[in-house]
Amino acid sequence: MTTILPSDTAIIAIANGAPLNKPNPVNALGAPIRQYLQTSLKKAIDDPNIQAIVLIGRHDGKGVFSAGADIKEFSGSSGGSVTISEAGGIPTLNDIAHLMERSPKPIVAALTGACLGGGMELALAAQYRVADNTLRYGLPEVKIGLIPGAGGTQRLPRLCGARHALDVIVRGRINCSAKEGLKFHFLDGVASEDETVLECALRWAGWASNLPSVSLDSRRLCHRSVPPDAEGVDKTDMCDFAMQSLPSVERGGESAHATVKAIRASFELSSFREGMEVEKNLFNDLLYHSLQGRAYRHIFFAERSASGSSSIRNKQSSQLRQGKGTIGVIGAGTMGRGIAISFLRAGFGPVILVDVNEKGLKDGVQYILSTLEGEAKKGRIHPSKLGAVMTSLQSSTSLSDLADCDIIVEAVFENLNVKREIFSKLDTISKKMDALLLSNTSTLDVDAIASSLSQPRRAFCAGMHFFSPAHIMKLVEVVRGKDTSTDTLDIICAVSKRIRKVPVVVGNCDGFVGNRMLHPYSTESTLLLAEYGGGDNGLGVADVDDALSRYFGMAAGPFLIFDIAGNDIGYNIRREKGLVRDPKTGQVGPNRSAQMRYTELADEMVVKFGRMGQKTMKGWYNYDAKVGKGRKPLPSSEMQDLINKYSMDSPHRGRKLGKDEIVSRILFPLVNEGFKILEEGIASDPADIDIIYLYGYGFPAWKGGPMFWADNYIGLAPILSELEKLHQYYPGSDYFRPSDLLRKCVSLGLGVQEYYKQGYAKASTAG
Ligand code: 3H9
Repeated sequence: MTTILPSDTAIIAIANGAPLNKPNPVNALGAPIRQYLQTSLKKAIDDPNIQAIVLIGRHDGKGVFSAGADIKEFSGSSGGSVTISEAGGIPTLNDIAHLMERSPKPIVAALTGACLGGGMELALAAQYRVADNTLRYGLPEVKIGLIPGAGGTQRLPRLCGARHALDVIVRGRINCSAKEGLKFHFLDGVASEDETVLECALRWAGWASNLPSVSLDSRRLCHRSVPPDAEGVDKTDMCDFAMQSLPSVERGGESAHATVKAIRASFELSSFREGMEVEKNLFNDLLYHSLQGRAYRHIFFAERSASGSSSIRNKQSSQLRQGKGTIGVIGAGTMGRGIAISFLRAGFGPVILVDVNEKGLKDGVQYILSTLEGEAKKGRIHPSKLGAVMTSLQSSTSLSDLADCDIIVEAVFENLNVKREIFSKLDTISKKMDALLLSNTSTLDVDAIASSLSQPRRAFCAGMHFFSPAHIMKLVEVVRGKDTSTDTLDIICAVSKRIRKVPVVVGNCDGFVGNRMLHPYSTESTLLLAEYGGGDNGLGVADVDDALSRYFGMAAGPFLIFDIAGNDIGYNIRREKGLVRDPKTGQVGPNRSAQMRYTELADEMVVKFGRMGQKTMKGWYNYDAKVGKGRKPLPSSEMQDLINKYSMDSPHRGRKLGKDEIVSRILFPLVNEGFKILEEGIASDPADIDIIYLYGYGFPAWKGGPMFWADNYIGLAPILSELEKLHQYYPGSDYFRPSDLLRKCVSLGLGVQEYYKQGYAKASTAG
């Protein structure tokens, strides 16, 4: 059906303002679009033949309305661009919103898809809003360290009440549906099943243009005041309550606190103009002065660039991208279960779980099914789809049942020979020559695993390193082997996104990026105890954890993490590396030199005392089944005795370290390892490392990841000088030896992000 467009209604499509040579799939409201909107609106308002205006994302009513301001314009160390500071003749979003609100002709916003941030603020400035059921509206500015800055904090409470405004703005929601929009009066109408959103908007425009002008005035939100709460709760109390639930300003809550202040201004101040002034000041303060905000915005783009976007569109990849394909998962242990859940939840199927151990397989299937049921109860799987998702799970004790799989992920325990044997069997079993054969190894050599495949298959082999629990953690390290093809990497990234993970492509080395950087972090944490612990007042396990978690902001301190992961894992890795003392012969491992700085504290607690961690109810801490469901860390006198023993000969024994000292001793070598990883090309961008640490290791988002933190919170020169001092004092810890890349950045006076942005990294590889 073709829509007959009335000649007295101007239809302005946001997408038409985008320059043709710059793809803008989300209609981000950059300078050219703002200029276009201002010109088009003025023209329509001045045209005597035009009675009403429809503002829509695209003329055909498809795609998104707008994802808001162009976040790229907010970059740069000083904050925003001229367009935000209202200079240079380019209209700001506020200019456009005011123009729309003051329009003498009714404007109907026709909303589809994403209507976020500044996009939603333009919709609020229109006199009417209609949508179709694809609408997802929200004001997510807080998540990029800002607040809505084009009237959102003042108009939304006036239209929908303080309760909905707090919910949408403080939580930074992006998923409010058309149904919710009608409920809270954000929307005036929703297109019926037999009309398009444009037809619906034209219907409203026709009707509104025939109303007397006084009705138009009542539609201008700047003339309204915030209505009383429908449930009778005092608005100030509501704001106080919202404030209490936020992280503190120092710990990432700067923008969230500002959102509540701005919403408060919408009902506490006597005029809209005064409220807008508060919003403007808070917004500008965050944009120009908040390091937290810059960190959040860094992450927004880092996440998207790490995930890559591929141009490959062969049949297999297209199907996998759409969530279609047969998946094999080898190993029904913790990792295999989580991986299978991730694929099932995203609609892939059949998903075949294979394990030679029948009991383990049965337990695995049971666990997966009950987790899926739990997810459906929490609304993460639509109840109507649960049955199909569950029946997509198959199980087998034979690898030969994986013959027709498109993707096979091996997730058995970390033993190279076992993995090689599995891959060599897959080589003959797998019937599809382009099936992706992936290993979930966290440390082993992906090339050594791939070498058990015939040559053509190696192009389809890579690491796909999930983090535990695999159905919850968002990170996937996609490990590039020497023969892995670019197409394979691209498909893995696309599939990872499909199963709602954040993929980061990394090179092949011991521990890849995340676990390799964790080595100095965990080693130095333990060495600190053996050096500064002991006596009545020495450094304790909880002191280190507290400095890294509560003070610095990591999701948990290192010792609690060791206890959760299992201390035997670290012990086994050290044993494989030939570092531990043989418990039977008492011989020190062959790879531990006399010069190496090493403590046997973490070895003895496992071998002699069985302190594996939470699974044995004792590790660095004690655990009691009756306290905090057996997960609350409690002090252990046995561990204290061990620390006393190992710190006996240390000249620093019994000294408490300050929190900053603890943080720098443990995190500077981690950052240094990040530099070495970049130097070796294991990671191709410092932002990739930041994403890995954020999503895999609980680094605080408001510090932007370790490399952003080093560049912006500390500065590279002080890090280099501290590492030099430490390396001189502790030559037996190679991780203190400053990387060449760190030295180069400091000598150029550049941060590492800047070094990469300015192309020095490429130049040095080329040279
Ligand atoms: C704001 O509005 C401030 C105002 O209050 C006041 C101003 C005065 N800008 O995520 P995707 C890019 S602040 C620039 O992969 P999806 C993104 O980088 C803004 N670029 O797709 C990617 O580029 P590439 C408040 C943006 O379907 C491409 O679009 N709004 C923007 O998974 C596709 O993105 C927000 O915070 C942007 N605003 O998700 C919304 N948005 O292909 C942020 C996206 O080169 N956006 N890009 O990598 C989102 O939440 C998601 O992108 C969205 C689509 C849900 C829209």
